[in-house]
Amino acid sequence: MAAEPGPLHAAALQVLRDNDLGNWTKPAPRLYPHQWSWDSAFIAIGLARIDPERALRELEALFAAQWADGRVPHIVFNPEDRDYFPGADWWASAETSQSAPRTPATSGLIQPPVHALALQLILSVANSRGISHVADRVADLYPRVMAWHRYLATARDARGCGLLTIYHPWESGTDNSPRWDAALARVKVGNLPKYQRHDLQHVHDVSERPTDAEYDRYLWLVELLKSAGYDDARVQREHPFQVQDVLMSSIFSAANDVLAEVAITLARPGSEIDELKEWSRRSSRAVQEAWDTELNLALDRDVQTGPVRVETCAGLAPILLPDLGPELRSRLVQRMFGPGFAGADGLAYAVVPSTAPGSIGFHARRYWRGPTWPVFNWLLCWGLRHQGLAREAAALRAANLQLLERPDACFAEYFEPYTAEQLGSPDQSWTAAVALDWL
Ligand code: 9WN
Repeated sequence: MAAEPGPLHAAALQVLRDNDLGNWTKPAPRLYPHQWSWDSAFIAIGLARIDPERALRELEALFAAQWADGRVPHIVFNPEDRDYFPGADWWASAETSQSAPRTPATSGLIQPPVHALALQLILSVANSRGISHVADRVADLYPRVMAWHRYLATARDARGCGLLTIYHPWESGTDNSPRWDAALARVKVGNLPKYQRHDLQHVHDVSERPTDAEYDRYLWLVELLKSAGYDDARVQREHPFQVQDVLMSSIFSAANDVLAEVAITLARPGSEIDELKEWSRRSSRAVQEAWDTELNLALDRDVQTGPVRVETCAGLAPILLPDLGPELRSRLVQRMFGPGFAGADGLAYAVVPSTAPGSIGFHARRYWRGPTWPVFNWLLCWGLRHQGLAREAAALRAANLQLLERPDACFAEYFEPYTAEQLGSPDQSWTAAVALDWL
């Protein structure tokens, strides 16, 4: 007999219910009032077994805002809420690009493509429970997900090298990571319109968020992308921030493999399945080539200056690759659970922090510079499980659940790694969603 869901399950579900706006879910009650791309994918994963129809609606709402060129915007704006900066006006997507939808308003950036993982889970739940109307809607959504992958494989990898290029730290999803410090430092901020941040009003301690100097650069990069009409070819000619992102590319490799399985289940043409498998292999190969034997991590590559030598959780992303060899697999496990990450001295729980303690750019409380993100740990668990490393996946899951079970954890956005203090926003949807999946 299956165990009854316990109080953590009920509390996690309540967070998602409270943040639910009908067809999509806010990432957090106040700090993030719009729909975010990869948050929605994780939310759909958390809901898939509980309510597959609602989980699918989350993805459908997001893909309804897909651009004509296939990109899925990182934010879809809620017209009823103005309490986020930069808002729809700053992005001016529809005014700037013919590819952007007239409505709803969206940003012009992307985020990592975890959506296929959610789509596959929903389809398998729908098929195993005989919910044919959901399976039919998955088939209807599939071409849009395929178009999204095609955009990434072509526009973001114009030379077909396997590594996807990002134009802004926000595209990585690990916004303030030391991964971006050097590239960001080179950005010369021009004549930036005056602006007021809203994020600082919604956290207890402003030092947990990026600095004003970083925000100036974030916003200036958006100005530059707008002046290039959000056009990939133009951006790649002139944009000062272009980095080949190993996390994005590893997720892409895994997502193509998973989408190929969805395509097989949906009896899609063989040529399409071959294409997905080729994109998966290409990215996998390139990420494995980005492995650095000194740091024992995969390194991003700045298009101007080469490998970015920092030690962050993104370097562990090859664990997601479908065709990883045994040697790299065992190095990754050692690195993940070793003294640089989950095995670091003094951690409150043996979970993977966002930056290796003591390494360049580490800070225990600052955004993506040291704290632990349960959602990122979920991704690593997914990878470990798919590598057949059930024991390691179970250990990481258990440590994360212990952290989330603390009475004051409140499904926080991120946690101080030594004290387990909750940081950022409480009641963060994707933290609740991964708890639901783990449970
Ligand atoms: C900018 C919503 C998003 C996440 C990102 C996270 C943070 C936004 C912000 O919040 O980014 O996109 O305002 O800081 O870094 O991964 O999707 O939860």
